[in-house]
Amino acid sequence: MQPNFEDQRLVPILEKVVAGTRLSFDDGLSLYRSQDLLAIGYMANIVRERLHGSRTYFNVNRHINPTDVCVASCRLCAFGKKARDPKAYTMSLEQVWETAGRGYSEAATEFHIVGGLHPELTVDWFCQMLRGLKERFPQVHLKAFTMVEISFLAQRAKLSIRETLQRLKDAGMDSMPGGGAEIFSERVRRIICDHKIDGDEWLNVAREAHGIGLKSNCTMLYGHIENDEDRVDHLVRLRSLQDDTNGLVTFIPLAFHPDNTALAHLDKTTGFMDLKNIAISRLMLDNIPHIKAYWIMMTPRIAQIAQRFGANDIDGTVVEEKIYRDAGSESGQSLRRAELLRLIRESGREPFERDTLYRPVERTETHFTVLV
Ligand code: V47
Repeated sequence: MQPNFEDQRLVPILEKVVAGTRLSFDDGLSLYRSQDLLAIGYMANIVRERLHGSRTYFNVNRHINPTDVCVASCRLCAFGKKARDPKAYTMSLEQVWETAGRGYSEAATEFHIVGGLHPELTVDWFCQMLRGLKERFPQVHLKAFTMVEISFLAQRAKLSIRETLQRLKDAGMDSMPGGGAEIFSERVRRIICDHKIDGDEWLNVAREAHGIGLKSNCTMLYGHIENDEDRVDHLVRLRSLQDDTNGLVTFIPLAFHPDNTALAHLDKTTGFMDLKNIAISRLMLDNIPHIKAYWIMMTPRIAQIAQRFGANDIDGTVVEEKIYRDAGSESGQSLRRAELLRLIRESGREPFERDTLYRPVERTETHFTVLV
């Protein structure tokens, strides 16, 4: 059946989508330049259902941010603080371990651990942190450190990226989250995060991580000063990395939240833009298995609709979230498992509890088993 697209310029892209042909840079631009969201979503849903049927994945996880002290001063960020700031915090190792156990009675399968670039915390400190978590929570997957944190730790310790990753992996790091990628365009990075590693270095650290057998996620921050070309360039660069390494598991488009940042004068993203980014990423990233609609970032309402626009994951219970809260998000910080199930079921999708690497999880309230 030939759907009646309002924007007829998208019909050649539909033909490629149906045939499973890779979309070009120019196709990406045409998608961003079209306002026919229903057509874009329709195509993304074809790919999503081809890959995952009716399943929507979620997990029971907990975020831990050991410190918000950060030597960088990225304009995009409301979370990082200077060490002298009276509101800044840095947990002791005991506090990290204690925080990990706090929250719901439902056993978490994943700790998502990221923080600021602290001038004094060393690779050894983080190795101790990971070992302590593994001792106390041996079953829990540790998804820890962005590419930016790894590069910073390596530089301070005068170790290679590979050696730094290897030490952390040996201490218990199981995989890596996708943060810090922002947008790879140098022109934009100079304005929104000029203290951060550049796009090539982000990709290089990810490549090294995949090279020693670590899987990772990836992200793109949109809705600030980037343009259509910057977004397509970002997606295409992630797609080429994946062609080489196959180490990327999930892509998470992240909507910029301007409150309390140095870019507070910018408008917030709209639901239209959020759904468009979900759908276009599903269409462009033909080699990355999962697209996550992170409910904290896009609200549970939009994350639910996104399950019909290309997303096949909604993230997890989270429990305590600071990065988006500090930037003005009103999504709240936690959802119970039952609430996630309801959101997913109501969108006509079948909830599927996963671990970090998308293996099925069976559970009671307090115990879980990862089925392999
Ligand atoms: O790296 C920071 C972004 C990221 C703001 O891998 C901001 O499963 C919007 O990466 N407005 C952290 N975004 C979040 C992240 C993430 C979240 C959920 C799951 C996974 C995963 C990864 O948030 C940062 C940065 O890119 N960020 N400040 C802001 N004001």
